[in-house]
Amino acid sequence: MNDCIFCKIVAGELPAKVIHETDRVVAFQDIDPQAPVHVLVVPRRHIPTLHDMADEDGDLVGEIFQVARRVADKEGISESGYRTVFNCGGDGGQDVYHLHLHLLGGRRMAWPPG
Ligand code: DGP
Repeated sequence: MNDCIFCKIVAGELPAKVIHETDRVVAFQDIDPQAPVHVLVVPRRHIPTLHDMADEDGDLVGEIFQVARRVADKEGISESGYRTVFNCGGDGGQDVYHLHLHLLGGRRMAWPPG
């Protein structure tokens, strides 16, 4: 997608602090962190939302979570705990329409979310 910020980050056309990457997934720091650790885990392939994933993409979702676990280890929040969030669509609070998992940690999270 030509106008997608996260496609540009994946392609190296926009700067981002990359924490971890695999053949299919990239994890980088959020530009506007909402916690001491705030990393976005995205597929390299452009998929707009969670709801646009195909049935065959189940293993890709699994890989996104596996990368989130690795990042949690690297960032030192595995023991203290963390939150993972996929915002989906307008009411879900999604602003960037390239699928991404938020990994948040380093502070106590509130519930319910705002
Ligand atoms: P969401 O609201 O779920 O679509 O979250 C989008 C996140 O993307 C938000 O936390 C801020 C982050 N973000 C937006 N633009 C950029 C960017 O250019 N670089 C990085 N690293 N993060 C971005």
